Amino acid sequence: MTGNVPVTQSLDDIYPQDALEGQRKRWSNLLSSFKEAYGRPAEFVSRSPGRVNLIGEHIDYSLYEVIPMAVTADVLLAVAVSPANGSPTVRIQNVQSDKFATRSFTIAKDGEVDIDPTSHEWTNYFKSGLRGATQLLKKHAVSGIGQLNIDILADGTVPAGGGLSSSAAFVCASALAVMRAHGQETVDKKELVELAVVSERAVGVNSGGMDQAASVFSQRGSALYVAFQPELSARTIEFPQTHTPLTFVIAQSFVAADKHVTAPVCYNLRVVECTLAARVLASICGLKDLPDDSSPLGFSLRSFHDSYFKKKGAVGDDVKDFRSQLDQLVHIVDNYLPQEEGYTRQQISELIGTSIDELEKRYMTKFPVRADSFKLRQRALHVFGEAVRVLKFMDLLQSPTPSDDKESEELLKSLGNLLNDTQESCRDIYECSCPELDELCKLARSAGAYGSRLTGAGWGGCSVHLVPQDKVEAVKKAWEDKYYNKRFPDMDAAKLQDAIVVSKPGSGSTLFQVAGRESL
Ligand code: NG1
Repeated sequence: MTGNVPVTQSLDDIYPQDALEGQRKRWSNLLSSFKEAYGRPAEFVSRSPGRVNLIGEHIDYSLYEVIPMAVTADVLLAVAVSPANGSPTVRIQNVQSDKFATRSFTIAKDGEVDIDPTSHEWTNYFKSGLRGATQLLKKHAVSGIGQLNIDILADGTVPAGGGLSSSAAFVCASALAVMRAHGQETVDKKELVELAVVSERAVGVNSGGMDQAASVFSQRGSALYVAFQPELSARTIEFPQTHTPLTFVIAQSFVAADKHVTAPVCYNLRVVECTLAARVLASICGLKDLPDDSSPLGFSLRSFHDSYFKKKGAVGDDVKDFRSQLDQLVHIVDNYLPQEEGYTRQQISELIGTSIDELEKRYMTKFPVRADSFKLRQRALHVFGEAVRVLKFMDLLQSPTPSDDKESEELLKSLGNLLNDTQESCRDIYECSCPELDELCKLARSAGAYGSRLTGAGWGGCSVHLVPQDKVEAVKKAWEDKYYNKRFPDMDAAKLQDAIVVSKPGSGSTLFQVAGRESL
Protein backbone atom coordinates (compact mmCIF):
# COMPACT_ATOMS: atom_id res chain seq x y z
CA MET A 1 0.00 0.00 0.00
CA THR A 2 2.40 2.60 -1.18
CA GLY A 3 1.53 5.91 -2.84
CA ASN A 4 1.17 9.49 -1.81
CA VAL A 5 -0.77 11.14 0.98
CA PRO A 6 -4.13 12.11 -0.53
CA VAL A 7 -4.79 15.78 -1.23
CA THR A 8 -8.39 16.95 -1.12
CA GLN A 9 -10.68 19.95 -1.00
CA SER A 10 -13.62 18.07 0.45
CA LEU A 11 -14.34 16.89 3.98
CA ASP A 12 -16.49 14.10 2.48
CA ASP A 13 -13.23 12.41 1.47
CA ILE A 14 -12.05 12.43 5.08
CA TYR A 15 -14.94 11.73 7.44
CA PRO A 16 -17.84 9.26 7.54
CA GLN A 17 -21.27 10.68 6.73
CA ASP A 18 -22.45 10.79 10.35
CA ALA A 19 -19.45 12.88 11.44
CA LEU A 20 -19.63 15.47 8.67
CA GLU A 21 -21.85 18.08 10.23
CA GLY A 22 -19.81 18.33 13.43
CA GLN A 23 -16.56 18.36 11.49
CA ARG A 24 -17.72 21.18 9.18
CA LYS A 25 -18.32 23.37 12.23
CA ARG A 26 -14.99 22.41 13.75
CA TRP A 27 -13.05 23.12 10.54
CA SER A 28 -14.85 26.44 9.95
CA ASN A 29 -13.99 27.48 13.46
CA LEU A 30 -10.36 26.46 12.94
CA LEU A 31 -10.05 28.47 9.72
CA SER A 32 -11.75 31.58 11.08
CA SER A 33 -9.69 31.43 14.30
CA PHE A 34 -6.56 31.13 12.19
CA LYS A 35 -7.43 34.34 10.34
CA GLU A 36 -8.13 36.12 13.60
CA ALA A 37 -4.87 34.93 15.16
CA TYR A 38 -2.52 35.65 12.27
CA GLY A 39 -4.36 38.24 10.17
CA ARG A 40 -4.20 36.10 7.03
CA PRO A 41 -6.01 32.98 5.84
CA ALA A 42 -4.62 29.48 6.25
CA GLU A 43 -3.33 27.97 3.01
CA PHE A 44 -3.74 24.33 3.88
CA VAL A 45 -4.62 21.95 6.68
CA SER A 46 -2.53 18.92 7.47
CA ARG A 47 -4.53 16.15 9.14
CA SER A 48 -3.56 12.89 10.82
CA PRO A 49 -5.80 10.61 12.91
CA GLY A 50 -5.36 8.67 16.14
CA ARG A 51 -5.63 4.92 16.11
CA VAL A 52 -6.91 2.01 18.08
CA ASN A 53 -4.90 -1.18 18.04
CA LEU A 54 -7.10 -4.22 17.54
CA ILE A 55 -4.44 -6.82 18.22
CA GLY A 56 -0.64 -7.07 18.38
CA GLU A 57 0.23 -5.23 21.60
CA HIS A 58 3.79 -4.28 22.46
CA ILE A 59 5.22 -6.29 19.59
CA ASP A 60 5.79 -3.59 16.96
CA TYR A 61 9.17 -2.67 18.47
CA SER A 62 10.08 -6.34 18.31
CA LEU A 63 9.23 -6.05 14.58
CA TYR A 64 6.21 -8.37 14.59
CA GLU A 65 3.02 -7.64 12.64
CA VAL A 66 0.10 -5.73 14.20
CA ILE A 67 -3.51 -4.93 13.25
CA PRO A 68 -4.59 -1.39 14.18
CA MET A 69 -7.14 0.92 12.55
CA ALA A 70 -7.44 4.71 12.43
CA VAL A 71 -10.23 6.39 14.41
CA THR A 72 -12.16 9.53 13.46
CA ALA A 73 -10.48 11.63 16.16
CA ASP A 74 -7.52 13.51 14.69
CA VAL A 75 -5.02 16.35 14.78
CA LEU A 76 -5.53 19.28 12.40
CA LEU A 77 -2.82 21.82 11.71
CA ALA A 78 -3.95 24.89 9.77
CA VAL A 79 -0.90 26.50 8.17
CA ALA A 80 0.24 29.60 6.29
CA VAL A 81 3.79 30.19 5.06
CA SER A 82 5.79 33.25 4.02
CA PRO A 83 9.43 33.92 3.13
CA ALA A 84 11.51 34.88 6.18
CA ASN A 85 13.40 38.13 5.93
CA GLY A 86 15.09 37.80 9.30
CA SER A 87 15.33 34.62 11.39
CA PRO A 88 12.87 31.99 10.15
CA THR A 89 10.21 31.67 12.82
CA VAL A 90 7.47 29.19 13.65
CA ARG A 91 4.47 30.61 15.51
CA ILE A 92 2.22 27.90 16.89
CA GLN A 93 -1.09 28.17 18.74
CA ASN A 94 -3.70 25.68 19.85
CA VAL A 95 -7.47 26.22 19.77
CA GLN A 96 -7.34 25.06 23.40
CA SER A 97 -4.99 27.88 24.35
CA ASP A 98 -5.75 27.51 28.07
CA LYS A 99 -4.31 23.98 28.02
CA PHE A 100 -1.60 24.40 25.41
CA ALA A 101 0.36 27.66 25.62
CA THR A 102 1.12 29.66 22.47
CA ARG A 103 4.76 29.42 21.44
CA SER A 104 7.15 30.76 18.89
CA PHE A 105 10.66 29.61 18.09
CA THR A 106 13.28 30.21 15.45
CA ILE A 107 14.71 27.71 13.04
CA ALA A 108 18.44 27.60 12.34
CA LYS A 109 19.66 28.31 8.81
CA ASP A 110 20.19 24.59 8.24
CA GLY A 111 16.56 23.94 9.28
CA GLU A 112 17.45 22.41 12.67
CA VAL A 113 15.61 23.01 15.96
CA ASP A 114 16.49 22.12 19.54
CA ILE A 115 14.26 19.65 21.34
CA ASP A 116 14.52 19.14 25.07
CA PRO A 117 13.09 15.64 25.65
CA THR A 118 13.13 16.18 29.42
CA SER A 119 10.49 18.92 29.21
CA HIS A 120 6.93 17.72 28.61
CA GLU A 121 6.04 20.48 26.22
CA TRP A 122 3.32 20.04 23.57
CA THR A 123 5.23 21.80 20.82
CA ASN A 124 8.04 19.20 21.11
CA TYR A 125 5.84 16.99 18.94
CA PHE A 126 5.72 19.64 16.27
CA LYS A 127 9.47 20.15 16.52
CA SER A 128 10.14 16.44 16.18
CA GLY A 129 7.98 16.31 13.04
CA LEU A 130 9.77 19.40 11.75
CA ARG A 131 13.15 17.84 12.37
CA GLY A 132 12.23 14.61 10.58
CA ALA A 133 10.67 16.44 7.63
CA THR A 134 13.75 18.66 7.33
CA GLN A 135 15.94 15.61 6.99
CA LEU A 136 13.69 14.21 4.27
CA LEU A 137 13.61 17.57 2.46
CA LYS A 138 17.40 17.63 2.55
CA LYS A 139 17.55 14.09 1.18
CA HIS A 140 15.35 15.22 -1.71
CA ALA A 141 17.49 18.37 -2.15
CA VAL A 142 14.45 20.64 -1.77
CA SER A 143 15.23 24.35 -1.62
CA GLY A 144 13.92 26.83 0.95
CA ILE A 145 15.00 24.95 4.10
CA GLY A 146 15.54 27.42 6.95
CA GLN A 147 14.07 30.30 4.92
CA LEU A 148 10.38 30.28 5.87
CA ASN A 149 8.12 31.73 8.53
CA ILE A 150 5.41 29.23 9.36
CA ASP A 151 2.18 30.10 11.22
CA ILE A 152 0.18 27.22 12.67
CA LEU A 153 -3.08 26.73 14.52
CA ALA A 154 -3.59 23.24 15.96
CA ASP A 155 -6.83 21.50 16.86
CA GLY A 156 -6.64 17.96 18.24
CA THR A 157 -9.51 15.69 19.24
CA VAL A 158 -7.41 12.63 20.13
CA PRO A 159 -7.28 12.61 23.95
CA ALA A 160 -3.70 13.10 25.20
CA GLY A 161 -2.44 10.10 27.20
CA GLY A 162 -5.65 8.29 26.31
CA GLY A 163 -4.09 5.36 24.45
CA LEU A 164 -5.29 6.45 21.01
CA SER A 165 -1.90 7.74 20.04
CA SER A 166 -2.34 11.47 20.05
CA SER A 167 1.44 11.82 19.90
CA ALA A 168 1.86 9.93 16.63
CA ALA A 169 -1.10 11.80 15.12
CA PHE A 170 0.58 15.08 16.08
CA VAL A 171 4.03 14.13 14.79
CA CYS A 172 2.64 12.81 11.48
CA ALA A 173 0.47 15.91 10.95
CA SER A 174 3.48 18.13 11.79
CA ALA A 175 5.90 16.39 9.44
CA LEU A 176 3.29 16.46 6.68
CA ALA A 177 2.66 20.18 7.29
CA VAL A 178 6.38 20.98 7.05
CA MET A 179 6.72 18.98 3.82
CA ARG A 180 3.79 20.85 2.28
CA ALA A 181 5.04 24.21 3.61
CA HIS A 182 8.15 23.60 1.50
CA GLY A 183 6.05 23.12 -1.60
CA GLN A 184 5.90 19.31 -1.49
CA GLU A 185 2.40 18.52 -2.68
CA THR A 186 3.16 14.86 -3.19
CA VAL A 187 4.35 13.21 0.00
CA ASP A 188 5.16 9.51 -0.09
CA LYS A 189 3.25 7.71 2.68
CA LYS A 190 6.02 5.27 3.49
CA GLU A 191 8.65 8.01 3.72
CA LEU A 192 6.32 9.99 5.98
CA VAL A 193 5.79 7.03 8.33
CA GLU A 194 9.48 6.20 8.48
CA LEU A 195 10.46 9.74 9.30
CA ALA A 196 7.67 10.08 11.89
CA VAL A 197 8.79 6.92 13.71
CA VAL A 198 12.35 8.14 14.01
CA SER A 199 11.22 11.70 14.85
CA GLU A 200 8.99 10.61 17.68
CA ARG A 201 11.91 8.91 19.35
CA ALA A 202 13.46 12.40 19.70
CA VAL A 203 10.70 13.25 22.17
CA GLY A 204 11.93 10.62 24.62
CA VAL A 205 10.07 7.38 23.94
CA ASN A 206 11.60 4.45 22.15
CA SER A 207 8.45 3.90 20.14
CA GLY A 208 7.67 1.17 17.61
CA GLY A 209 6.11 2.09 14.28
CA MET A 210 2.53 0.94 14.60
CA ASP A 211 0.90 4.26 15.47
CA GLN A 212 2.52 6.26 12.72
CA ALA A 213 1.74 3.55 10.16
CA ALA A 214 -1.90 3.43 11.27
CA SER A 215 -2.18 7.22 11.22
CA VAL A 216 -0.78 7.59 7.71
CA PHE A 217 -1.76 4.40 5.84
CA SER A 218 -5.30 3.76 7.10
CA GLN A 219 -8.27 3.76 4.76
CA ARG A 220 -11.85 4.38 5.74
CA GLY A 221 -13.80 1.19 6.41
CA SER A 222 -10.83 -1.19 6.80
CA ALA A 223 -8.40 -2.30 9.44
CA LEU A 224 -4.69 -2.31 8.63
CA TYR A 225 -2.17 -5.14 8.69
CA VAL A 226 1.21 -3.58 9.34
CA ALA A 227 4.48 -5.46 8.88
CA PHE A 228 7.95 -4.18 9.78
CA GLN A 229 10.09 -6.94 8.35
CA PRO A 230 11.76 -7.21 5.82
CA GLU A 231 10.64 -3.58 5.55
CA LEU A 232 7.72 -1.41 6.58
CA SER A 233 4.58 -2.34 4.66
CA ALA A 234 0.83 -2.15 5.22
CA ARG A 235 -2.29 -3.51 3.63
CA THR A 236 -5.96 -3.00 4.35
CA ILE A 237 -8.13 -5.80 5.70
CA GLU A 238 -11.85 -5.88 5.13
CA PHE A 239 -13.99 -7.04 8.03
CA PRO A 240 -15.93 -10.24 7.29
CA GLN A 241 -19.70 -10.07 6.81
CA THR A 242 -21.23 -11.37 10.02
CA HIS A 243 -24.86 -11.53 11.19
CA THR A 244 -24.18 -8.65 13.55
CA PRO A 245 -21.58 -6.27 12.10
CA LEU A 246 -18.16 -6.31 13.77
CA THR A 247 -18.36 -3.42 16.22
CA PHE A 248 -15.41 -2.18 18.23
CA VAL A 249 -16.15 -0.02 21.25
CA ILE A 250 -13.39 2.04 22.82
CA ALA A 251 -13.58 2.97 26.49
CA GLN A 252 -11.27 5.34 28.36
CA SER A 253 -10.08 4.29 31.79
CA PHE A 254 -9.32 7.93 32.65
CA VAL A 255 -6.13 6.74 34.25
CA ALA A 256 -3.67 9.09 32.57
CA ALA A 257 -0.88 7.07 31.04
CA ASP A 258 1.92 9.50 30.40
CA LYS A 259 4.44 7.35 28.57
CA HIS A 260 7.16 9.96 28.94
CA VAL A 261 6.96 10.28 32.68
CA THR A 262 6.74 6.55 33.33
CA ALA A 263 9.03 5.49 30.46
CA PRO A 264 12.04 4.44 32.60
CA VAL A 265 9.96 1.87 34.49
CA CYS A 266 7.29 1.09 31.89
CA TYR A 267 7.51 1.58 28.12
CA ASN A 268 11.22 2.11 27.60
CA LEU A 269 12.01 -0.62 30.11
CA ARG A 270 9.92 -3.08 28.10
CA VAL A 271 11.83 -2.11 24.94
CA VAL A 272 15.10 -2.80 26.77
CA GLU A 273 13.83 -6.09 28.20
CA CYS A 274 12.73 -7.34 24.77
CA THR A 275 16.02 -6.31 23.19
CA LEU A 276 18.05 -8.00 25.91
CA ALA A 277 15.89 -11.13 25.65
CA ALA A 278 16.72 -11.21 21.92
CA ARG A 279 20.44 -10.73 22.61
CA VAL A 280 20.55 -13.44 25.26
CA LEU A 281 18.59 -15.92 23.11
CA ALA A 282 20.85 -15.21 20.13
CA SER A 283 23.91 -15.79 22.26
CA ILE A 284 22.57 -19.01 23.81
CA CYS A 285 21.69 -20.29 20.32
CA GLY A 286 25.19 -19.51 19.02
CA LEU A 287 24.17 -16.72 16.66
CA LYS A 288 27.01 -14.26 16.34
CA ASP A 289 27.72 -10.98 14.54
CA LEU A 290 24.13 -10.29 13.64
CA PRO A 291 23.52 -7.02 11.79
CA ASP A 292 21.50 -4.18 13.34
CA ASP A 293 17.82 -3.97 12.43
CA SER A 294 15.32 -1.10 12.41
CA SER A 295 14.01 -1.69 15.95
CA PRO A 296 14.60 1.07 18.50
CA LEU A 297 17.73 -0.47 20.07
CA GLY A 298 18.98 -2.13 16.91
CA PHE A 299 18.20 -5.77 17.71
CA SER A 300 14.80 -7.40 18.05
CA LEU A 301 13.19 -10.70 18.91
CA ARG A 302 12.12 -10.87 15.27
CA SER A 303 15.72 -10.67 14.08
CA PHE A 304 16.65 -13.41 16.51
CA HIS A 305 13.69 -15.43 15.16
CA ASP A 306 14.68 -14.98 11.51
CA SER A 307 18.38 -15.65 12.11
CA TYR A 308 17.67 -18.75 14.18
CA PHE A 309 15.52 -20.40 11.51
CA LYS A 310 17.78 -19.25 8.70
CA LYS A 311 20.64 -21.01 10.39
CA LYS A 312 18.47 -24.12 10.58
CA GLY A 313 17.83 -23.83 6.84
CA ALA A 314 14.12 -22.92 7.07
CA VAL A 315 12.55 -20.67 4.46
CA GLY A 316 9.68 -19.67 6.69
CA ASP A 317 7.54 -17.52 4.40
CA ASP A 318 4.56 -19.79 4.74
CA VAL A 319 2.13 -18.69 7.46
CA LYS A 320 1.84 -22.23 8.82
CA ASP A 321 5.62 -22.54 9.07
CA PHE A 322 5.78 -19.16 10.68
CA ARG A 323 3.29 -20.12 13.33
CA SER A 324 5.11 -23.36 14.07
CA GLN A 325 8.35 -21.39 14.32
CA LEU A 326 6.80 -19.14 16.92
CA ASP A 327 5.62 -22.18 18.87
CA GLN A 328 9.15 -23.57 18.79
CA LEU A 329 10.50 -20.25 20.06
CA VAL A 330 8.14 -20.44 23.03
CA HIS A 331 9.74 -23.79 23.90
CA ILE A 332 13.21 -22.33 23.56
CA VAL A 333 12.30 -19.52 25.97
CA ASP A 334 10.78 -22.02 28.33
CA ASN A 335 13.96 -24.09 28.36
CA TYR A 336 16.67 -21.47 28.17
CA LEU A 337 15.24 -18.49 30.03
CA PRO A 338 13.86 -20.21 33.13
CA GLN A 339 14.23 -17.41 35.70
CA GLU A 340 10.79 -16.12 36.69
CA GLU A 341 12.41 -13.59 39.03
CA GLY A 342 14.25 -11.89 36.17
CA TYR A 343 17.92 -11.46 35.28
CA THR A 344 20.38 -9.01 36.80
CA ARG A 345 22.76 -6.83 34.78
CA GLN A 346 25.59 -9.12 35.89
CA GLN A 347 23.79 -12.24 34.66
CA ILE A 348 22.83 -10.67 31.34
CA SER A 349 26.39 -9.42 30.75
CA GLU A 350 27.73 -12.91 31.32
CA LEU A 351 25.13 -14.48 29.06
CA ILE A 352 25.87 -12.18 26.15
CA GLY A 353 29.60 -11.90 26.83
CA THR A 354 29.95 -8.20 27.46
CA SER A 355 30.76 -5.94 30.41
CA ILE A 356 28.07 -4.29 32.54
CA ASP A 357 29.41 -0.91 31.40
CA GLU A 358 29.03 -1.86 27.77
CA LEU A 359 25.57 -3.24 28.41
CA GLU A 360 24.41 -0.01 30.03
CA LYS A 361 26.04 2.15 27.41
CA ARG A 362 24.53 0.25 24.50
CA TYR A 363 21.00 -0.32 25.80
CA MET A 364 20.24 1.96 28.73
CA THR A 365 21.82 5.32 28.05
CA LYS A 366 19.87 6.95 25.24
CA PHE A 367 16.65 6.23 27.12
CA PRO A 368 17.47 5.55 30.76
CA VAL A 369 15.62 2.80 32.60
CA ARG A 370 15.27 2.05 36.29
CA ALA A 371 15.37 -1.67 37.12
CA ASP A 372 17.55 -4.13 39.00
CA SER A 373 16.20 -7.17 37.28
CA PHE A 374 14.94 -7.66 33.75
CA LYS A 375 12.10 -10.10 33.10
CA LEU A 376 13.41 -11.58 29.88
CA ARG A 377 11.42 -14.81 30.10
CA GLN A 378 8.02 -13.20 30.55
CA ARG A 379 8.58 -10.47 27.95
CA ALA A 380 9.73 -12.93 25.28
CA LEU A 381 6.83 -15.28 26.03
CA HIS A 382 4.35 -12.43 25.59
CA VAL A 383 5.90 -11.30 22.32
CA PHE A 384 5.97 -14.74 20.67
CA GLY A 385 2.48 -15.58 21.99
CA GLU A 386 1.04 -12.27 20.80
CA ALA A 387 2.62 -12.70 17.36
CA VAL A 388 0.76 -16.02 17.09
CA ARG A 389 -2.51 -14.37 18.13
CA VAL A 390 -2.09 -11.76 15.39
CA LEU A 391 -1.71 -14.55 12.81
CA LYS A 392 -4.81 -16.31 14.13
CA PHE A 393 -6.80 -13.06 14.15
CA MET A 394 -5.77 -12.37 10.58
CA ASP A 395 -6.77 -15.91 9.53
CA LEU A 396 -10.19 -15.44 11.10
CA LEU A 397 -10.72 -12.06 9.44
CA GLN A 398 -9.88 -13.64 6.10
CA SER A 399 -11.90 -16.80 6.56
CA PRO A 400 -14.78 -17.44 4.15
CA THR A 401 -18.02 -15.54 4.84
CA PRO A 402 -19.99 -17.49 7.45
CA SER A 403 -22.87 -19.37 5.85
CA ASP A 404 -25.34 -18.97 8.72
CA ASP A 405 -25.82 -17.18 12.05
CA LYS A 406 -24.29 -20.01 14.01
CA GLU A 407 -21.07 -19.95 12.02
CA SER A 408 -20.98 -16.20 12.23
CA GLU A 409 -21.42 -16.28 16.01
CA GLU A 410 -18.56 -18.79 16.21
CA LEU A 411 -16.31 -16.48 14.21
CA LEU A 412 -17.05 -13.51 16.46
CA LYS A 413 -16.50 -15.58 19.57
CA SER A 414 -13.14 -16.80 18.28
CA LEU A 415 -12.05 -13.23 17.51
CA GLY A 416 -13.20 -12.17 20.98
CA ASN A 417 -11.31 -15.01 22.65
CA LEU A 418 -8.10 -13.85 21.05
CA LEU A 419 -8.67 -10.34 22.43
CA ASN A 420 -9.27 -11.84 25.87
CA ASP A 421 -6.07 -13.89 25.62
CA THR A 422 -4.14 -10.76 24.73
CA GLN A 423 -5.52 -9.01 27.78
CA GLU A 424 -4.51 -11.89 29.99
CA SER A 425 -0.99 -11.87 28.57
CA CYS A 426 -0.69 -8.08 28.92
CA ARG A 427 -1.92 -8.27 32.49
CA ASP A 428 0.02 -11.27 33.78
CA ILE A 429 3.11 -11.68 31.62
CA TYR A 430 3.85 -8.29 30.13
CA GLU A 431 2.53 -6.39 33.16
CA CYS A 432 1.23 -3.42 31.22
CA SER A 433 -2.39 -3.40 32.39
CA CYS A 434 -3.80 -1.80 35.55
CA PRO A 435 -6.77 -2.61 37.83
CA GLU A 436 -9.00 -0.05 36.11
CA LEU A 437 -8.42 -1.53 32.63
CA ASP A 438 -8.95 -5.03 34.02
CA GLU A 439 -12.24 -3.90 35.50
CA LEU A 440 -13.49 -2.28 32.28
CA CYS A 441 -12.76 -5.57 30.48
CA LYS A 442 -14.49 -7.68 33.09
CA LEU A 443 -17.59 -5.48 33.10
CA ALA A 444 -17.83 -5.50 29.31
CA ARG A 445 -17.54 -9.27 29.08
CA SER A 446 -20.23 -9.76 31.73
CA ALA A 447 -22.52 -7.42 29.78
CA GLY A 448 -22.08 -9.39 26.54
CA ALA A 449 -18.82 -8.35 24.84
CA TYR A 450 -17.16 -11.11 22.81
CA GLY A 451 -13.72 -9.91 23.81
CA SER A 452 -12.06 -7.07 25.71
CA ARG A 453 -8.57 -5.80 26.22
CA LEU A 454 -6.39 -2.77 26.77
CA THR A 455 -5.21 -1.01 23.63
CA GLY A 456 -1.98 0.91 23.11
CA ALA A 457 0.79 1.04 25.65
CA GLY A 458 -1.48 0.34 28.64
CA TRP A 459 -0.79 1.20 32.30
CA GLY A 460 -3.96 3.28 31.94
CA GLY A 461 -5.33 4.88 28.80
CA CYS A 462 -7.80 3.03 26.66
CA SER A 463 -9.50 -0.32 26.20
CA VAL A 464 -11.08 -1.89 23.12
CA HIS A 465 -14.03 -4.30 23.03
CA LEU A 466 -15.61 -6.44 20.36
CA VAL A 467 -19.31 -6.15 21.13
CA PRO A 468 -22.41 -7.50 19.36
CA GLN A 469 -24.29 -4.47 18.08
CA ASP A 470 -27.37 -5.31 20.12
CA LYS A 471 -25.28 -5.41 23.31
CA VAL A 472 -23.53 -2.06 22.89
CA GLU A 473 -26.06 -0.23 25.06
CA ALA A 474 -25.89 -2.87 27.80
CA VAL A 475 -22.10 -2.68 27.87
CA LYS A 476 -22.18 1.12 28.02
CA LYS A 477 -24.67 1.02 30.86
CA ALA A 478 -22.55 -1.44 32.84
CA TRP A 479 -19.54 0.89 32.53
CA GLU A 480 -21.53 3.98 33.44
CA ASP A 481 -23.14 2.44 36.51
CA LYS A 482 -20.29 0.36 37.79
CA TYR A 483 -17.17 2.16 36.62
CA TYR A 484 -17.50 5.83 35.63
CA ASN A 485 -20.19 6.93 38.09
CA LYS A 486 -18.56 5.00 40.89
CA ARG A 487 -14.97 6.03 40.34
CA PHE A 488 -15.57 9.52 38.96
CA PRO A 489 -18.83 10.71 40.54
CA ASP A 490 -18.05 14.34 39.68
CA MET A 491 -17.47 13.74 35.99
CA ASP A 492 -19.54 16.03 33.77
CA ALA A 493 -21.81 14.70 31.05
CA ALA A 494 -19.56 15.89 28.22
CA LYS A 495 -16.55 14.01 29.58
CA LEU A 496 -18.66 10.91 30.12
CA GLN A 497 -19.86 11.16 26.55
CA ASP A 498 -16.24 11.25 25.34
CA ALA A 499 -15.34 8.26 27.49
CA ILE A 500 -16.98 5.71 25.22
CA VAL A 501 -16.65 5.73 21.45
CA VAL A 502 -18.11 3.27 18.99
CA SER A 503 -15.53 3.57 16.30
CA LYS A 504 -15.62 2.71 12.64
CA PRO A 505 -12.27 2.45 10.86
CA GLY A 506 -11.31 5.97 9.74
CA SER A 507 -9.16 7.38 6.93
CA GLY A 508 -5.45 8.18 7.26
CA SER A 509 -3.39 11.36 6.83
CA THR A 510 -4.67 13.95 4.35
CA LEU A 511 -3.65 17.35 3.04
CA PHE A 512 -6.56 19.74 2.64
CA GLN A 513 -6.13 22.68 0.28
CA VAL A 514 -7.81 25.75 1.72
CA ALA A 515 -6.75 28.32 -0.86
CA GLY A 516 -9.61 29.23 -3.18
CA ARG A 517 -12.24 27.52 -1.02
CA GLU A 518 -15.26 29.65 -0.22
CA SER A 519 -16.95 27.22 2.15
CA LEU A 520 -16.41 23.77 3.63
P1 NG1 B 1 0.52 4.40 22.55
O1 NG1 B 1 1.18 4.75 23.81
O2 NG1 B 1 -0.83 3.87 22.74
O3 NG1 B 1 0.58 5.50 21.55
C1 NG1 B 1 2.64 2.76 22.24
C2 NG1 B 1 3.63 2.87 21.09
C3 NG1 B 1 3.34 1.87 19.96
C4 NG1 B 1 3.20 0.47 20.54
C5 NG1 B 1 2.18 0.49 21.69
C6 NG1 B 1 2.03 -0.86 22.36
C7 NG1 B 1 4.46 5.16 20.73
C8 NG1 B 1 4.29 6.41 19.96
N1 NG1 B 1 3.58 4.20 20.50
O4 NG1 B 1 1.37 3.18 21.85
O5 NG1 B 1 4.37 1.93 19.00
O6 NG1 B 1 4.43 -0.04 20.94
O7 NG1 B 1 2.54 1.42 22.69
O8 NG1 B 1 1.60 -1.82 21.46
O9 NG1 B 1 5.37 5.03 21.52
